[in-house]
Amino acid sequence: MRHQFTGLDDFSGASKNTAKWGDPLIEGSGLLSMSGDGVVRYTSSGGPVLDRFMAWPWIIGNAPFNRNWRAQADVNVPIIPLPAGNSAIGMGIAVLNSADPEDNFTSSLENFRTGGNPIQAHHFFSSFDINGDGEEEIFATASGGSAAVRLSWDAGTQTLTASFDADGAIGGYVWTPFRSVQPALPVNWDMNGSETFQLAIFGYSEETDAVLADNLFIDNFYLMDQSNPVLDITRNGNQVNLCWSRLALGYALKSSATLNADWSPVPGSPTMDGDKFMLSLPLAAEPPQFFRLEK
Ligand SMILES: [Ca+2]
Ligand SMILES: [Ca+2]
Ligand SMILES: [Ca+2]
Repeated sequence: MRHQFTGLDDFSGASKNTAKWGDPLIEGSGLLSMSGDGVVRYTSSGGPVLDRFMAWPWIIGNAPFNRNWRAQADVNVPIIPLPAGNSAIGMGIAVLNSADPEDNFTSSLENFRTGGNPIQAHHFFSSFDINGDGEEEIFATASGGSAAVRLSWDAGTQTLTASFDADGAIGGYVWTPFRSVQPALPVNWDMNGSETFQLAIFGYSEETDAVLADNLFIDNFYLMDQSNPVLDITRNGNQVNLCWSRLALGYALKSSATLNADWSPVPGSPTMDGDKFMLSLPLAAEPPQFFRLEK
């Protein structure tokens, strides 16, 4: 059986799904929490301190070294008043060497303020740690406080890449890579083909705090591999039910009366059933209909 590691979480439950997310990694009063309204929020308390942080590790399974995969999430980091000096808040996703969590790589959206500069701004931020030592931090300009971030692994070139979509789900996901690293190199994480990657979501604050009303959140985490989605078609009385994985981001359900004609979008909105989309259609007598998922 194939090693199971893919999945998604839209955080629609009342609290953390402990089948998907493990014991948190914590620094100080950093806290990720759910209030039953569909997102995971970051808060911290106690006044300005250099670093506060919480991460939830994805425990469905570790991502393999020998297959392509990608993880993404929507992030919301509003402008909240930051104190003068170097201060920041952010949300993102991380990948860790599962043999050594001090080897990690991130893609996040941050609101920051530097020195006495009264101007706050957003940027995308990628850190790369080797044995707990941070390498150069890389930034990319962000247009606002609502975006999506991604980490992807190309097993062929053994490259991890951090990307962003500056307007998130709006207009579909279109990714801009802004940093790539090669964890297999001995000078980096010295990983080999039998080792695996651990994914995580996280929030953090530096020299500032965030409260729930600040609405710093992460949502719609997906961990996908490169396999093609499967369309299941079952008959239910005089209906047909079409089901496919919600991990098939960017795919649309199309139909045609013949296999070599133009395929047109199937009208109607699928409902969500756990990790699946489902669309029920009336069973038509004629003409026959073919269905497929198309990207
Ligand atoms: Ca949600
Ligand atoms: Ca290491
Ligand atoms: Ca977009």
